[in-house]
Amino acid sequence: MTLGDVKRAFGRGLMHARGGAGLLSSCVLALLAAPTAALAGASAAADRFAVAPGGYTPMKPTPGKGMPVDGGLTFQTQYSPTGQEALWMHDNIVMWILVATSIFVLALLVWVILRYNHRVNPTPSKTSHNTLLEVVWTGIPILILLVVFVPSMKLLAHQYKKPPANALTIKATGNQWYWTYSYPDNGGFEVISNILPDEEADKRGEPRQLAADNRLVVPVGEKIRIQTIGADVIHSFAVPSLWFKLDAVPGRINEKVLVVNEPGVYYGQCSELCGARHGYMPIVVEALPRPQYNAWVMTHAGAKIDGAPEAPAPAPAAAADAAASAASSAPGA
Ligand SMILES: [Cu+2]
Repeated sequence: MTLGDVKRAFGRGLMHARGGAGLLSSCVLALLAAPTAALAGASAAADRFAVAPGGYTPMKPTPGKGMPVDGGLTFQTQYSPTGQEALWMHDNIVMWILVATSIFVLALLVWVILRYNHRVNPTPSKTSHNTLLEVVWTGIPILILLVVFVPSMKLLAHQYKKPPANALTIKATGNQWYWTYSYPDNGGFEVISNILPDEEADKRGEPRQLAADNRLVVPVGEKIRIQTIGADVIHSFAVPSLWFKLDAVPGRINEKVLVVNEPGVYYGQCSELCGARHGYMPIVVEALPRPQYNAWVMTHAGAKIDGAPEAPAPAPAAAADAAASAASSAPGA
């Protein structure tokens, strides 16, 4: 049993105890629960079923985080592993090669214009073919492309890696002109997400035309299987600060892993021209620690914590406990 097991067990003890029992009983529960968890070897899995005692309150966005900023020039700060990898490649490899190549070509053009124009150079040379020069101007671009190719292919492979079998699945459906998010692993409830009017967004301290009434809430730090589909025409599910863009095509399910590194609110938009109100179907991803995410899940009718078939044996009991305690405290649950 590790220190982590004890801490987790203690956390569970507190969870059980919040119906009104005191600290003493939570300590007793923690002591009882710790060896059980260690025996089962399922503490990490059990974390997946913890429910935050405080219930769910929508997270306030951090100004400038997960959203565009005034006068912003380059990409938004990235909050997913593939986003960080991609931004690193852009900032450290591609951008330098691009700038150097542009300056080099511009310098060559300026040199040709100044040195070999009709006035300065009235009798042009008739030289053709220079083997060394031709080998160099073929070889160097090939080397440059190889330098870009290797990290680029790695990044592509990382972006389309399959999610683990027990990853949480969330399905995003693009509709003219709003998003619906369904949670098959959490009892199958569906969230309808519409744009907030400007005044309402302002009141809530959210960016104008990017805020939505209901968010796509996800657990932080986990591989999540995001599936997209279009209900009518092609839409595209895109969140720039998470480096996530996946088309939502009618009659076809697309799938990609989403990992959000830290809790926060991240804004995106439909990114496929889909009709008159294409510009008014924003996407808001709210990433919460597992216990808070579970608390959010339990605010929906018919919700369950995690229906993944790979869930370990002790899990359903923990889920039932959590559900019962959430139901007893969450108003309207
Ligand atoms: Cu759309």
